[in-house]
Amino acid sequence: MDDDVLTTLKILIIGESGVGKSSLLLRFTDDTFDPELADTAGQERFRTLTPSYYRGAQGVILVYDVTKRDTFTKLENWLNELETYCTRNDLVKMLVGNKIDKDNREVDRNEGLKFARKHSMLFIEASAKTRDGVQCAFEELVEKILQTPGLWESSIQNHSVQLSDHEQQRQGACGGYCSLV
Ligand SMILES: Nc1nc2c(ncn2[C@@H]2O[C@H](COP(=O)(O)OP(=O)(O)O)[C@@H](O)[C@H]2O)c(=O)[nH]1
Ligand SMILES: [Mg+2]
Repeated sequence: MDDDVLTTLKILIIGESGVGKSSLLLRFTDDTFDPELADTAGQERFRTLTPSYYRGAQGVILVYDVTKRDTFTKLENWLNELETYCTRNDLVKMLVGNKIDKDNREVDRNEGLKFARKHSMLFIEASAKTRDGVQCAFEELVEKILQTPGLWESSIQNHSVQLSDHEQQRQGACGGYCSLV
């Protein structure tokens, strides 16, 4: 393995089908967007995949579509599932309200913010289409995980490398949303 690799984190992206999970990931990793992206057609619902999918995750990105209220309402179900299958209770959660480029909004920013506060999550609104908030969502989640040493120290020991102090203490560079402990 590359000597530069300090640690590997497992981050989940969950939420209802069609909210833009694949699109957010594609935007972050490849900086591309496909308006015709073939959907996973509810693959999320094959419950037999669930336990291994959740195991050992240090972070989770919980996505809803700001133009579809039912995807916001169903966040409670996803949180319940997270609690059932997650092997750690200190995992870092980021709530993402996606598709803010669209004008048929059904969930306003304050509702998202309130839900995030209630469940101790980070929060950001985003658009995989326009890039808004996407990099921030991933970077702030990782930053928060690194600030919670218990979350990654076991995997870092495997590589016998320490992250420098300044990396752990670096403040988030993204503004405009709430950071919650
Ligand atoms: N306008 C707009 N469309 C989006 C956005 N994110 C995803 N989409 C579209 O929504 C559909 C579902 O996205 P997808 O990433 O497959 O959702 P997933 O099922 O959660 O993985 C696709 O047609 C995407 O092109 C966004 O931010 N804005
Ligand atoms: Mg998908």
